[in-house]
Amino acid sequence: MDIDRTNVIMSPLERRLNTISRHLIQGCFSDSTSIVASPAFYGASVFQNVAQAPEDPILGVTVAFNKDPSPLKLNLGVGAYRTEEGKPLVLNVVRRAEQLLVNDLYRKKEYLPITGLSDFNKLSAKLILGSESPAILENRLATAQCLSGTGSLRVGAEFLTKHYHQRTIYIPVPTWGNHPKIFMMAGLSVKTYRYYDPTTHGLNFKGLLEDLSAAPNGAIVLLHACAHNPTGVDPTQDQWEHIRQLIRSKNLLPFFDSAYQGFASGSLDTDAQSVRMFVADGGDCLVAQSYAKNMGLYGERVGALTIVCKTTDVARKVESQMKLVIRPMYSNPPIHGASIVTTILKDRNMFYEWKLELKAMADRIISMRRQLYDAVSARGTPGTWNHIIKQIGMFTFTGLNSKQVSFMTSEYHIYLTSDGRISMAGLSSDKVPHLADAIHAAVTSIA
Ligand code: PGU
Repeated sequence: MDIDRTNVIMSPLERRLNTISRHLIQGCFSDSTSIVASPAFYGASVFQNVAQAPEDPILGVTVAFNKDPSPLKLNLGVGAYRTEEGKPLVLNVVRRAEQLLVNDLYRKKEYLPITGLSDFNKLSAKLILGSESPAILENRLATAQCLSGTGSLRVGAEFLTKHYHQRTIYIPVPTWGNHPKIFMMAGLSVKTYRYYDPTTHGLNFKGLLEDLSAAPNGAIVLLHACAHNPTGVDPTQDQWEHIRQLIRSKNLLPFFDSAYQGFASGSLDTDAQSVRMFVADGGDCLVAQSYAKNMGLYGERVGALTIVCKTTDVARKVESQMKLVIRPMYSNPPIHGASIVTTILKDRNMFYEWKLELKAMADRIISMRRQLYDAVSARGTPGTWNHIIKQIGMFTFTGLNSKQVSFMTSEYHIYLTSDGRISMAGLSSDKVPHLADAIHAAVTSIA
């Protein structure tokens, strides 16, 4: 065993480390094995200059939460549904589907095709576009099973970078923090359009129309299909119609992100209206779907990308190119999550059971909004708070600033993203007073 650096002058610390490593190595090779450390063993790592990256602004909140030993702690950061008992929920219908899959001894674990399970793709397109959708009836769409919403957005973005003449995508301000990164990494150039008005806690419709009017012809526009994240503010039907007309008149390309179908209103069809309105006019569009929230399949990573085209012929070519995008990224998607979704969507009873469970989740969130609003009002917290009830979907965009958020975390062990977004799905009745106390204290003690 020879790991001494005989010809090198070592500092006391280095000497100590050297002795420790010698003991460790001798411990590992306590037989007669002798190793000679190569010079590379002592040199600096080739990754020496890699900088420490910050935690993700959303997922990092959970990392900090997990480290907090306080029994009072409450995680309202990540958009993940919790029960009234504060526990993660696996839907009954999902358990039932999994049981069926496990009991089916004919099921295999072979590779899926590059675009995934074909039944899953058909059922997913039907779910978002509606069974009577002209795009489905005319067979002018291409769908690929992808890795949840994020993967679907990324595959769509990579496809656009390769095959679309305009490389600029407009995203709303604010938006889900991962959007700009997904699009930039795929090679698109990211610009923004106004969306939220902090003074009204509502939509800046005028700003939105002005910015999209000024966008160059053909630019891609990212639209949240429903339950806009982080604001919980969606356009009305009339406003959507205005947006549609503007987008079509300028030949902008709509790219929908549908991560919350069923979570905004409790109805899958109502929450798909914006997408269906665009598809009904016969124009092109992209839709990224996620089953993370509405089926509670977060970690299964199951979603779909659908590209709606104007003709069948174009759709088939688009599909062939989608495969070329996917193959070098991850070859083909995983089988389990998509099989659960397919089992549920193709069985009338299970589909019905899912809708009931989904509605129950949406209703619990709505009731949390009412309870939090009542609790904040009862404390006479300065400011207007009716946006807690008016906003929809998983999140309330409270208007609390980053200092107030830090205060709530350090003093009350309540974790939320620094932009003041609260995941209402993480709240339960027994925690409402604690949260309302924290909001009241933050607002009254920090400007
Ligand atoms: N699109 C939007 C608008 C989202 O809010 C999310 C998830 C996704 C796509 C991606 O979801 P998938 O899990 O890939 O299907 N946003 C949540 C979850 C945490 C995160 O940031 O990924 C959130 O808390 O904002």
